[in-house]
Amino acid sequence: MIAILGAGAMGRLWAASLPAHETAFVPRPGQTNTAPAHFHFQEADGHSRQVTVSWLSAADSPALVLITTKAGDSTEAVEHLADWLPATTPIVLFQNGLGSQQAVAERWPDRPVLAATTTEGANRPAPDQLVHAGTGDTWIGPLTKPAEQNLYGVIARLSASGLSIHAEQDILGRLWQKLIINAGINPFTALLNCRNGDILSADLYRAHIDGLCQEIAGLMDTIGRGPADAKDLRQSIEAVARGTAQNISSMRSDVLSGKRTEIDYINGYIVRLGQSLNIATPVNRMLTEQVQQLSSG
Ligand code: KPL
Repeated sequence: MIAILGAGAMGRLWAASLPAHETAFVPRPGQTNTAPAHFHFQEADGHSRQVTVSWLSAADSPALVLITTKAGDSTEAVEHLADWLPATTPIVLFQNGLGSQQAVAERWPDRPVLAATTTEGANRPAPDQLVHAGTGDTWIGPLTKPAEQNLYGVIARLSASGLSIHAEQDILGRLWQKLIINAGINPFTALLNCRNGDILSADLYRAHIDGLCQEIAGLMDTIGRGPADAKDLRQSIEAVARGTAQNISSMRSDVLSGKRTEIDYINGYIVRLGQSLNIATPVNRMLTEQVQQLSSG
């Protein structure tokens, strides 16, 4: 049994893709309605089917736990599990950005904690609908020492989903690559209220993208993740913005639906890292503050 904490688009994608009856959602503390969750799943090839997922009960002992909450909720989610989950059960974190994964790994260094990053595209046009909008790849790697021996077992189990999964020893490196892309696209789409491709011709983007890339490259060099070249970073950001030109980014989608964004774990993470190293990150700070105002206002 694979337990999934976070029944949003990503949690549902794993639940729908893994063999039927192999998964269960973990109820939130205080959740009273534990009637099975039913939703309509539109697969990437256009086929549709109904999916039913039950909720984990106290008698279940999961072999693996996937945390598919938002970045800001993951520590609390693991805290909720840590009271009853055997210390040897692997926990895989699927959060965007950086900062939340390290917080969990530092808090539970003796548990097998892994992180994942994915390019699978899934969205929920309605609460009872899940669309697998585009197939992608998922990389998983260990964050804590005990997770090192679990990596291949976790990958074998999740491969039953039919999704494309790879082992990545340097998972933080891969999370950094994704962070660069999200830092360079997401806040602009949220502030400009536009699709990913439309940022490229916008004055706000053109005025700040080089400064943003210089700040990130400087930090990467300082922490030993370089050498990073600001021009290369800009090129990778723009390749993804063109490749996903019609997408509504996750951050814009959060703002449009009144949800808390993950800005604190994307550009906000860069600002905090800069502060801890005494490196100024004015562009990332400005974007973080402006998006924070947008989603709280
Ligand atoms: O990951 C994304 C997101 O929206 O969070 C990108 C790559 C920007 C695609 O929309």
